[in-house]
Amino acid sequence: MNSILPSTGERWRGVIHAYRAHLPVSDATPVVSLNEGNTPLIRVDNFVKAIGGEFELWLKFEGLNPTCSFKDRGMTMAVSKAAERGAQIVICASTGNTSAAAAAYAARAKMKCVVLLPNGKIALGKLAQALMYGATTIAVQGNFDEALRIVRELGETGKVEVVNSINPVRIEGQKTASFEICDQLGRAPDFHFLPVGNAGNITAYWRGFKEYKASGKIDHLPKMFGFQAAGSAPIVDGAPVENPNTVATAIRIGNPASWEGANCALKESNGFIDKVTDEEILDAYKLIARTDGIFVEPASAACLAGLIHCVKAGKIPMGSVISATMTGHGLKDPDNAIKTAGFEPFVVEANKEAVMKVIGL
Ligand code: AN7
Repeated sequence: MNSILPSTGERWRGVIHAYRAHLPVSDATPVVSLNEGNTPLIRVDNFVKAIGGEFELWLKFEGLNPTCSFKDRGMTMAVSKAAERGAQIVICASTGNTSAAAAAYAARAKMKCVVLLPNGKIALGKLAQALMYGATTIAVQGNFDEALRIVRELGETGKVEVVNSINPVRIEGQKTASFEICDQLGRAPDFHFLPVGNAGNITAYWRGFKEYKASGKIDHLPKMFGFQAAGSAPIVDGAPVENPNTVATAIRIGNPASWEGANCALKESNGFIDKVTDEEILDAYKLIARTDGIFVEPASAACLAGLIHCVKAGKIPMGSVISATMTGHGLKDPDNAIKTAGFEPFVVEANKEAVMKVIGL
């Protein structure tokens, strides 16, 4: 059940190839792909037991995409459509993952890529990616929301192609994750959990689930459960946050572009949105690594922290089938990992006895 192409042996060729019928592409679209998608859906019973739950939890490990986040699903669409229009320059504002994906797909499409990042507030691995893929990397002395405002203004000149999720084809690509979850589970989940920043992904997932239901592939829709970081929780608090702050820099966003889409997903699915503290995020981040060997970035762990809240509040009926998006890989953010692990390497002399002493033998 866990692979989408189990019996045919056909080679996986990315989300546009796999879900073409559901996407706004035609024969005239030059597909720019890095074979994104088909990420594993991993059942994590150890974690569920550790948090005192009695349900199935399946993690969609989007950190195993080509640039190590879910953004590749939207970016294959955005860059393919940009190529179809003959665009030369793609641009985005980013807390790090969108810029990594844009830079990689633009490189493959032989386009120039410009990324605007909040200076000093992006995880080290993401910065390394933008630089390595060769994007023109601009650190703006401001936050993500300010960088996105500049990108919108540049988009209006018509000289650059904006590949933020205000570009509607990004959402189209990202909805394929819902299709995969249903294909892998052989049904729809009862709940879907995910972290919320700019709110593109919750919008995309909800669209994906609805489309699969409309085409008869699933017989019910999940409830959408989203979680923001307490220091940047505009949707939960009901107002933009001027100076958002959180250890989960990926979701350090004060004025989400897809706010309406999130509201719609929450309302239509009878869902739920809440906020979690940085401490809760870091606890969940460490717990999922230690219980099930899954290393995600702090933003991804926000929805696991949210699940812990929900278990305590008795919101999850026994026997439920839950899926959750692990949006980015833990290696993106080595600084937070090393700080959160709680211990450092044991430095020893180069002999067997010294090592045995550390092991306690
Ligand atoms: C790991 O890369 O906004 O609610 O510029 O990188 O769809 O924004 C990243 C967002 C969750 C939130 N988890 O998703 C960017 C950016 C990770 C992320 C989110 C992001 P949205």
